[in-house]
Amino acid sequence: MLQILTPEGDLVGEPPVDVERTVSLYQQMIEARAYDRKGMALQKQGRLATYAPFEGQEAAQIGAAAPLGDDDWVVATYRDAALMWAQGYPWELLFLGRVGDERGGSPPDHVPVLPPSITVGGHMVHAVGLAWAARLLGEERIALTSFGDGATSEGDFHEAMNFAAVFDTPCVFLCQNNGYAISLPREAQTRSETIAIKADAYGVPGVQVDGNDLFAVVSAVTTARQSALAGAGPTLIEAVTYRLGPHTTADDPKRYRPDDEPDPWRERDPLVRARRYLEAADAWDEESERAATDRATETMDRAIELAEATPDTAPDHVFEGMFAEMPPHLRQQLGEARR
Ligand SMILES: Cc1ncc(C[n+]2csc(CCOP(=O)(O)OP(=O)(O)O)c2C)c(N)n1
Repeated sequence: MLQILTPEGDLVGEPPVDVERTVSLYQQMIEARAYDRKGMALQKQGRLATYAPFEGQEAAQIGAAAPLGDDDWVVATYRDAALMWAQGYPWELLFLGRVGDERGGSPPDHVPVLPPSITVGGHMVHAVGLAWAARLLGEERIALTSFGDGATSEGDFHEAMNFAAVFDTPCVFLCQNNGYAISLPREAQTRSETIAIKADAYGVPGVQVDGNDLFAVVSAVTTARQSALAGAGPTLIEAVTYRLGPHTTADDPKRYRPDDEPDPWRERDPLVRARRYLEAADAWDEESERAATDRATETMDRAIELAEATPDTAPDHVFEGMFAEMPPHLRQQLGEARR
């Protein structure tokens, strides 16, 4: 398993980015955690629908977005808000989607991010299609698709991996192995020794990285992206991490894992280790931490304000999202809804 930064914040390899860039990525992780905690709090206040937290997975997501070009596609899941935001999806739209407004699923035109997939695994094939199209058009862009360990048991994973490999599509498959698919532990998910080893069956590189190590993730995605752009096809990256919170706010992890199971993973917190590294490099201190946390809180307050100030959607809207031209059966249903 590739590791560059230990939980203690010590380097055991070559950092893929300089200190200045690390500060900026650490600030992004702080912002991501602020969003996540706000999401949990707002759901408990009844202001958001079900929320799927990603606490503990910030390095996997911010680290995966860091090496991407502005045009690279991100095709991700309900748990990937940080990854989507880091590629341009505004926080207020991510909140809006959670408020239950479909318009939260429509990013601004210039943002190359698909709406989050709730269907486990279904989006991987879309990513391969986008990557294939980019290749046919001769565009310098890749598609990065993110999914969980459970998603690798879906048929879509096989179809996406096989097609991507056979057609050398410029794709990066990022599995955030967070230990569970709802209540099902990773060990019961597959007999494969690792998720990364599944790449062998498709004839593509598979790498396992410490998913709580920002540098390891950045490094693996950088290499995979370069390889994809060079025409060498896809890479499967398994980022080993842990879901510190529940599957969603509708889940009670006490029913399937010991209360103290997350404790050792808190010691491996991706933010703590990046902070330790930056403090040792004299690039971060208590004051910078407070300032960044305050900024992040303000950003989230503003984002939810914007989402909640969005005027209610018209009933027409739910019929309009799927087709360029509304087919007759939907037009009929729209008429009934209006009546
Ligand atoms: C096709 C499909 N089957 C089942 C579900 C219900 N479901 C939602 S999340 C989830 C677990 C997914 O686990 P994993 O892929 O490991 O991702 P994680 O939630 O841990 O990020 C399941 C089974 C779904 N949304 N879609």
